[in-house]
Amino acid sequence: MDRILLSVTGFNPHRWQELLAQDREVVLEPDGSNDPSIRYAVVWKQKPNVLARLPNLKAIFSIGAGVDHILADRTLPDVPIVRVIDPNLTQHMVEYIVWRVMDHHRQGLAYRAQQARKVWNERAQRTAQDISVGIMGIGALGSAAAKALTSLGFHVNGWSRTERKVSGVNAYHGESGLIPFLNSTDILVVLLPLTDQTRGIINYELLRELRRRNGLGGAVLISAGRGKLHKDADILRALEDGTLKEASLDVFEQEPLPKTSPIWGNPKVFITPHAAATSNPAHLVRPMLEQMRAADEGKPLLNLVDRAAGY
Ligand code: NDP
Ligand code: OXD
Repeated sequence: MDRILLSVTGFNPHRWQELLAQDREVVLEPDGSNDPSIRYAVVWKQKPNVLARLPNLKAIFSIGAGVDHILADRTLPDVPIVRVIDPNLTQHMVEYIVWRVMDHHRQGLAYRAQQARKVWNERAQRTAQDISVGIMGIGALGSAAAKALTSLGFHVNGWSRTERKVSGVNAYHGESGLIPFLNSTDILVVLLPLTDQTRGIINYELLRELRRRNGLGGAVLISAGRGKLHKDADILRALEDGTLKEASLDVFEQEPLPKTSPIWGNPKVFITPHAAATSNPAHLVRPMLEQMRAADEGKPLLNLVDRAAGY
C-alpha cells in the first residue's frame, strides 16, 4: 500500500493526518525515513533532508500557496511540487485585503485613536474612486482581490513578473514596469511570493516611489506575501518620516514577531500574526487526495510550481 508522509513544523498536524488517512495510510515525520512505500509528501516547512531520503517519492504537496518553505531545502528531490490554489484560501485572502484597504480608506486607525481619547471629530471623506490600489503580485490571490476591489470602485494597478492581463486592472510588469506602477499607487498591497528576485524588495527606496497626493494623507502599505520580502526597519523608517502614513502587516522578517520588536508598539501599524489566509484541511485535503489518485492513473498534476521561477 502506497503511503503519504506528513511533515510539518509550527503547528499540530492532527486534523491533516486524520483527513488524509481517510484515503491512504499516513506516516508522520520523523517516522517514514527511507520508507520505499511513501509516494507522496504533504508538507509545511519540512525539515531539510527529510524528502531526499524517500527513494520512491512521486510528488510533494504544499500545505500553503507559497512554497519558499519547501524550496529552502537544498537537498530537495527533483519531483513535481503542487501548491494550493483553492477557492476557500482565496476567499480568506480577498476578505483580508478588502478589510485592510477599507479600514485604511475609511480611516479606521485614526477613528480608533480618537475613540480611545473620547474625541468627536468627523474626518474628511474620500470615495473609492479617488484611490488607486496597487497589487504587487497579481496572481491567483492578487487577481481575486483586484476583482473585489474594482467592484467597490477602487482603481487597481497590478504588477507581475511576466505580462499578464487581468480584467479591470492597469497592468504593469517586470523591472521596467515597477516605478510607473508605484508612482500611480496610493495603497500598496504586497502579495508576491518569496524568491531570489523578490527577497527584500519592500525597502525604503521602493516605498519612496509611492504616490502621496491622494487625500488619504499619505501612502499605505498592506503586506501579506512573505515577511522576508520586507526590510522591516525600512518600513518603520518610512512610517517615521511620513513616506508611509500607515501599514497593515500580516508577515514579518522574523515570525513570530519578537516581543522586543518596535513594530508592536507603532500606532500606525495594524498587525495580524500571518493569519490573512489560513490553509483549512477541511477544504484542502480532498483536492490533494484527488490529485494523488489522478497521478496514480498517469494523469497530469495541477497547480505545479515552476522551480526555475521559484514559485
Ligand atoms: P501566484 O504564483 O498565483 O502569484 C504570484 C504573483 O507574483 C504573479 O503575478 C507573479 O507574476 C508575481 N511575481 C512573482 N515573482 C515576481 C517578480 N520577480 N516580479 C514581479 N512579479 C512577480 O501566487 P498566489 O497569488 O497564490 O500567492 C502569492 C503569495 O501569497 C504566496 O507565494 C505566499 O507567499 C503568500 N500567501 C500568504 C498568505 C498569508 O496568510 N499571509 C496565505 C497565502 C499565500 P506572474 O503572473 O508573471 O507569474
Ligand atoms: C501560504 C500561507 O503560503 O499561509 O498559504 O502563508
